Amino acid sequence: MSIDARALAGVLAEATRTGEAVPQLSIGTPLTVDDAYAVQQAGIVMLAERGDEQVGVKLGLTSKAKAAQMGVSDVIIGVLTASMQVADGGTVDISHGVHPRVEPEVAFLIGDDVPADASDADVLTAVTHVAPALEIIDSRYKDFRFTLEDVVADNTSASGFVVGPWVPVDPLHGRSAIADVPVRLVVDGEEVAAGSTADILGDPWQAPLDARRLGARYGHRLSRGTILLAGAATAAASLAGCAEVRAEVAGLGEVSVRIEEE
Ligand code: OOG
Ligand code: MG
Repeated sequence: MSIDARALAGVLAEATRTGEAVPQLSIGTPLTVDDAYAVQQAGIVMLAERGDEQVGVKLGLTSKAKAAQMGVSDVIIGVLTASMQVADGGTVDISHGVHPRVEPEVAFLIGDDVPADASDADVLTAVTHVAPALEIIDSRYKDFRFTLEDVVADNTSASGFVVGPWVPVDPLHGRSAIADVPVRLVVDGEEVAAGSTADILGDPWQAPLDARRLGARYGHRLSRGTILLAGAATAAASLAGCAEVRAEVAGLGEVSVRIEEE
C-alpha cells in the first residue's frame, strides 16, 4: 500500500504551527522506514516551498543515553533548515513549541564536497571545522513518544540548533583531541546532564561516516558548507521554565542560548 507522504507531512506541519501534539502517524498508517523517510522528505519540500532551505543534516539516537530515554535505538538522519538555526548567545522563543527539549552535541562543518565514491578517509578529510552545539528537539507527537518510523517521519524531532565557535580540525592535533572528552549540559547555571563525546556512536568521528551512509540512502549529499549535528552526547532536558542553556565540550569550547516564553 502506498502512503500519501505529503498529507502525512501536512499533519506534522500543522502540529508544528499550532504547538498541539498529534497522535503517532503509525497508529493510523502502518509505515515502513522508507515510507517514514518519504514523509520526512515531503515535509522538507514543504519548508523549501516557503523559502526555508536545507543547511545541514543531523543524526539522532546516536548515544545509549538517548536511545534508552526514547526506547528507540537505530541511528537516524534528519534535515536542518535555515530557520532552525539560532546564533550562539541568541534567543529562542519556545512559546509556540509543543514540548521542547535541549541536548548537547558536537557539530561538524563539511568544508569540501564529498563525492559519492569517496573513501571513509576522504569523508573525514572533508570535515574542516568542529564546534560545540546545542540541539533543540520538539517531537510533534503526544507525550514525546514515538516509534522509529514516527520519529523519522517527524524529521527526527528537529526544531532548532545553535553552533558555537568553529574550531579548525588541524589545530586540534588531528581528530583524536575531541574523540573522548567531557560534555556538560548546564541549565540556569546547574549541570543537568554530563557525558563524553565518545558517547556519540562510540567515537564522534563515526558521525560523518554514518551521515554519508544514511545520506546516500535517503537523498542527502555532504557538500561544501553542510552543517552536521553528530547527535546528543547525553539524554535531553526539558526547556520548560529555563532561562539559559549552555553546552560545554572540553577542549573545544562552549555554546549558549537564552530561552524566552512569552
Ligand atoms: C529524536 C531525536 C534524537 C539525538 O541527538 O539523539 C536526536 C528524539 O529524541 O526526539 O536528535
Ligand atoms: Mg540531537
